[in-house]
This record gives sequence, structure tokens and C-alpha cells, in this order.
Amino acid sequence: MDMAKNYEELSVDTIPSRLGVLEEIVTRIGADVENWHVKEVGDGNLNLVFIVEGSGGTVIVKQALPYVRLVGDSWPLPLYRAYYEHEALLRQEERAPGSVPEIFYFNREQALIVMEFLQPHIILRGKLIAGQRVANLSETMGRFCAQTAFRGSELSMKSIDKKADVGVFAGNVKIPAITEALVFTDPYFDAEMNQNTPELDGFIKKLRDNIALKSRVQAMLMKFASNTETMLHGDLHSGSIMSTDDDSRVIDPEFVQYGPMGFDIGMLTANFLMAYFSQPGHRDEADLAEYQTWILTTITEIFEHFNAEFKHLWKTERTGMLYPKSLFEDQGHSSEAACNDVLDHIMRDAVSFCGIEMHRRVLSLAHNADFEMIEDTSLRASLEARNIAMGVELILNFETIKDVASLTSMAKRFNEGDYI
Ligand code: SR1
Ligand code: MG
Repeated sequence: MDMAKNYEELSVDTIPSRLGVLEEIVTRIGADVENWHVKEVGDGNLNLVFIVEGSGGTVIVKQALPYVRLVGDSWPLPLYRAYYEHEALLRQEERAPGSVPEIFYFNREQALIVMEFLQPHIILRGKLIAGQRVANLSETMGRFCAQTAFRGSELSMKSIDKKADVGVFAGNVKIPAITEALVFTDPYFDAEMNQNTPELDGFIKKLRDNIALKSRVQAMLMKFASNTETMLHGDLHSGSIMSTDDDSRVIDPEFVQYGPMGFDIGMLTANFLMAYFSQPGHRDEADLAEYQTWILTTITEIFEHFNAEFKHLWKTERTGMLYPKSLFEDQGHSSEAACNDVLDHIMRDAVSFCGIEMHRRVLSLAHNADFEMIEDTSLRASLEARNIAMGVELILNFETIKDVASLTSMAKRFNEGDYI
């Protein structure tokens, strides 16, 4: 049910009077409401985001809009997504402590979350475009993906709790539909809202004629839509991470749903690969190779941290109904091979989801700035083509990528290629 009846959109002018009466907020930023400074900073596709600064502190105010901001009110979108985002943030904090902003206040009717102002964090995508390195990024993200994947699954949770939670998030119906269309379907035909760099037209036509590719992507959509292995962030790209030089936090889980364990880490990897392929559009030869190497090292280390953390949780927190100790250790049988099988399965799915995300960000709606900021469209198209070509290989030949080393060497190979 959507709680839109008394919903009122916030604005820079109305925030002091509307939020200044709330104890939870006043204690965070000060009661001298007339001195509050409010700025709208939302640059995402969906929501309003304000920084509200007072004499006693600063908070972020995020409010869902009843339509897709990127497109306008011709595309309505339920406000209830803020409820699911809030629920997801609570679980992520529990499962991966310290990884998300602290929440100070939530109002379901107003689709409003007031949370910690992360400072001096900025959106990771901006840092990747600017060629900045972030220390500890791979550890934070590898552990976040492993902890949320493991602790949100029936490897760890009691089956009744996990199944009830699947029921809770099943109410977020319209949000997965966006991913189902924009990520898995629209890129592979001439859908109405699609956009692409014009120089790619011929290349894209051939891609859309690839029946094996479409079929394989639809198989992954079936998995995404039907498989409830764990609670996903659901939209884990470099715009959903805020970083300083050495600290990173995950934001924006409004696309939360239960789904396959390889989805989040696959999407994340795709966004690092797009950062990698787009680098020639952002820097000179002098820094290029070194920075691209740093991105690939980051991908490698994310998987290393993911695997290490997952194995650690397997040993120490395997309390769910899946692969129970009663069946392995209690019988004097090792479960190590079983754990490696699960990790292989996650890797295979991650590789396919990665290829699909690499496609949708250049073929469908909602492109990313990594490529979009490259003004020379012929250069942009040649870099996007490398990204698309590698995506095809990942989707069709996912079984040949057994480890992250194969993934990064494949990226180096496609980075040398000329595909248009
Ligand atoms: C219409 S929403 C487009 C995209 O923005 C969000 O950040 C998700 O990535 C979604 O696919
Ligand atoms: Mg988002």
C-alpha cells in the first residue's frame, strides 16, 4: 500500500518549518531553526536530497518523489520505496556494521529518511573519474558484499526469519520492475527510452541480433526475479558509495530485494570495469596505465576480501538450514569443498550480472558519468565499444571465468581492442 495521502514534497524553503518541530532532528542540528542552511543536492535519478546545516550539526534529508526524477511525472513511482530503503539500511547496519550512514529519523508517510551527513565523503564515481585512489576501498566493499550476502541468507538466518523477510521486501514490487526492464531487457532491443552514443549504432544493431546473448541474459533475469538467496542492495554502483581518501560507505539501497548472491558484487565489478575502460577519456597517457592498474587491483582485492570473509563466516556463523554442520563437521566431514562450490556459483552469477550491467549503462536509460562526461563522442564510442564487447564475452562465456585473475586479464585484452 502506498501512503501518499498526506505526502507533501519538501523544498529548501519548507524544510526549516516542517522539520524544525521534530525533536530527533533538532537535537542533531540545533533548535535555532531560523539559522538553518538548506541546500538541495540530489543528483541521482529518483529522489530529493538536501543537506541541512545548523549551529549544532548537519544532516542529510532524503525524500522519495512520487515519480522518476530523471524522466518526470509521466513515470510515476511509488513512495513506499523509502520504507524498504529504511528497512534495508537497518539490516545492512546489522549485517555489515559501520558500512552505511546512521539513521536519525524516518517518516513513512512522507517517504522521508534523515541520516548522517558523511563528510568529507564524496560519491566514489567522481573520484574514479578524477583519478583519485581510495585506501581500504576493496576491503570495505569485499567485506560488505560478503557479510550482507552471507548474513542475509539461509546459510546464517533461521529459515522462518529469512522467509518472512523475503515476504517483507516482496512488497517493493515496482522497484525491481525498473531493473528488470532497464537492466535486463531494454538494452537488447530498440526500446523507447534507450539512448546511445550515435557512433555505436551499427555495433549495437549486431549485438541486438545476437539471439544466444538475449537468451542468456533472460536466463539471468529469471534468476534475478525468482531466486531469493539473500537480501541485495540491488543497485550497488560507484554512485551508491561515498568515499574519502580512506573511508567508504554504502548508500541508497532503495532497490533492495532478495535475489542471487552474485548480483551485488557483479554490479559493483561492472562499475569498476566501466571506470577502467573510460579512463582514456579522462587522463593523459602519463597517469593512465597506473590508474587503470589501480582499478583492476581494486577489483582483484574486492574478490579476495569477499572470498576470505565469506569463508570466515562459513566457519564461524553457519547457523542456518543450508549446508548444516550436522551434515558435515558433526559427521567428521569437511565442508571446505562445499564452500568453494558456493563461491564458484557466486562467481559465475557475478560474471554474468557484471556483463549485463556493463551493457545497460551504455545502451539503455540511465547512463553513467564515466562515459557520459567524455565529450568527444567518437572517443567515447570506441571506449564504450570495448566495454560492450567485454560484456558480451562475460555473458556468453561466464563459465570460462573461474577466478578474478581471468576477469582482469580479459579486461586488459579488451582495453587494447578496436571494435567499431
Ligand atoms: C529510472 S531509474 C534508473 C536507474 O537509476 C537508479 O540508480 C537505478 O540504477 C536505476 O536503474
Ligand atoms: Mg540510487
